[in-house]
Amino acid sequence: MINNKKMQMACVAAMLIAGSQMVAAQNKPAGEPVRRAGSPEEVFAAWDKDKNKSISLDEFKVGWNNVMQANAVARLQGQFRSHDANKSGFIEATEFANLPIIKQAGKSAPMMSAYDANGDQKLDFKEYLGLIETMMKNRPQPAK
Ligand SMILES: [Ca+2]
Ligand SMILES: [Ca+2]
Repeated sequence: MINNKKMQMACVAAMLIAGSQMVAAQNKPAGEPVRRAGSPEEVFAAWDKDKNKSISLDEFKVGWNNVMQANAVARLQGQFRSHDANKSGFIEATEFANLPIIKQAGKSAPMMSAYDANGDQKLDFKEYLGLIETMMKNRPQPAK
């Protein structure tokens, strides 16, 4: 039996984390619209899928995973922006060459065109995500 009170405390903690992340995102001079941070009631209601006014472990897991995912995306968005030296909203060829992940790969680095899905000679955030995902997967595992 899961202690409901404990679970609610955990939810509150998660909401605080989510809220602070959203506030942090708002402080960045971003071109894209920032999602409005919901009130605790709204977040709770969104997590409480069966609307029984309590968050079950399963509901918590779903909500928590969403928060974690949102955090990861927010982090990657921050990276994307910091690599977008000319603030064009895209990673162009010169910026691509300067990506740490590309520099580290050296000779084995992929061509930008491999990730330029729409062929406009630059990477938007979605294309950049594809690059990061592949590079993380293909990264040689550190020797133990
Ligand atoms: Ca750019
Ligand atoms: Ca593109």
